[in-house]
Amino acid sequence: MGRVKRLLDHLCLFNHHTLHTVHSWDCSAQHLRSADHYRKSRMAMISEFLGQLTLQLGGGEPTYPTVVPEPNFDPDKDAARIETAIKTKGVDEQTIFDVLTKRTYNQRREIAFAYERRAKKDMISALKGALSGSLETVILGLMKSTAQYDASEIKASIKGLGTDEESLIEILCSRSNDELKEIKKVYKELFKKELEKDVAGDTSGDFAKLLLALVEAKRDEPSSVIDYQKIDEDARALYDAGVKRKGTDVKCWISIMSERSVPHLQKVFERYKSYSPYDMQESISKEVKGDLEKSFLTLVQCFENKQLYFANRLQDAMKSKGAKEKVLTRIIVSRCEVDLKKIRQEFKAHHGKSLYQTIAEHTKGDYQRALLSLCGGDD
Ligand SMILES: [Ca+2]
Repeated sequence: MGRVKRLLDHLCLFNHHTLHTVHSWDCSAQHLRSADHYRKSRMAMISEFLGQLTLQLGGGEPTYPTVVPEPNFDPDKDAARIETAIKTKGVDEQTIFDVLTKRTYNQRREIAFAYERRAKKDMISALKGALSGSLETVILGLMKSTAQYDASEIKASIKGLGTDEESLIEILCSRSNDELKEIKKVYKELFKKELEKDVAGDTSGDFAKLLLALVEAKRDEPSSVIDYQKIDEDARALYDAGVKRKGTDVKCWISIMSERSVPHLQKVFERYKSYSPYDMQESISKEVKGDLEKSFLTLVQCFENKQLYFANRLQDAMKSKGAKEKVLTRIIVSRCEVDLKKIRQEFKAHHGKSLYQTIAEHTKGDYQRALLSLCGGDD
């Protein structure tokens, strides 16, 4: 899937004949703007169209982005603004994040091409030199595709001595099958190593087995046919393997939770309650501990409501003075073109205050302003 998208990206950038072809397909797309507007913003529309194409071909979940294509996109103009901002004495950070937080990844990449053409140097290196601290982390994160960013976060969480299990769990237990497949491919391209090998090298026991089963990405695609018998069998198997017996048959839990489709599992957990006195999350906490418990809980929370899971992670990252910047940055950067808008809704609904206001209270400076821009508005 990623390969198709990249191929189309290339065509989109370098082949104007193809642009017209894609244009004519896109005329039937739902979000078509006026023809006049379209001509001005053709590249932006192509990016948006490619996003929709990814979803359609990937059979993936709908998206709720806060960062959408800038309709009057002019990569040369943006590149010029960034070049001036970098050259300004003391660096004009505001202009840099004003531009980059209001463009999609595809647009940022076009800006980087345009920048390289005019400044004769790499924009990412120039940004690294010009920015620092938390703002630099956000901006460099935005210069990666979502899969590249996830792959880099995984790499960062396992490199060196010790492992950042919390980050590893967040990423591997929350990403969809399609996302995981793309992450695996990108991981190999970036680091010349198999993701499976690196994960296996840094984790152990049942925790490793669960993560490796997820990385295999062999979850069923959602089916239009509801298999009530299978739902009942799986619910019963989860109960028999856990609460009903002494000890836990973790292998059984892993296979059901890593191979079944999400809609199927949602029904399994409902059915589960007719066998077990405890719901699935309570059962997990009774049966297993440590990283394995955290992983299973993350999985079940994401199956039930992924955006609520992220809203809760954000709340947790900002519950005391200051913020766990690593978690905050990662969720905002990795979800802004995926489902941050829906995460915002869940945040407001469950935590009383808007995500925007919460970020405003727990962060400061340019970092704060960049995050608020990505957040895309108050609720
Ligand atoms: Ca048990």
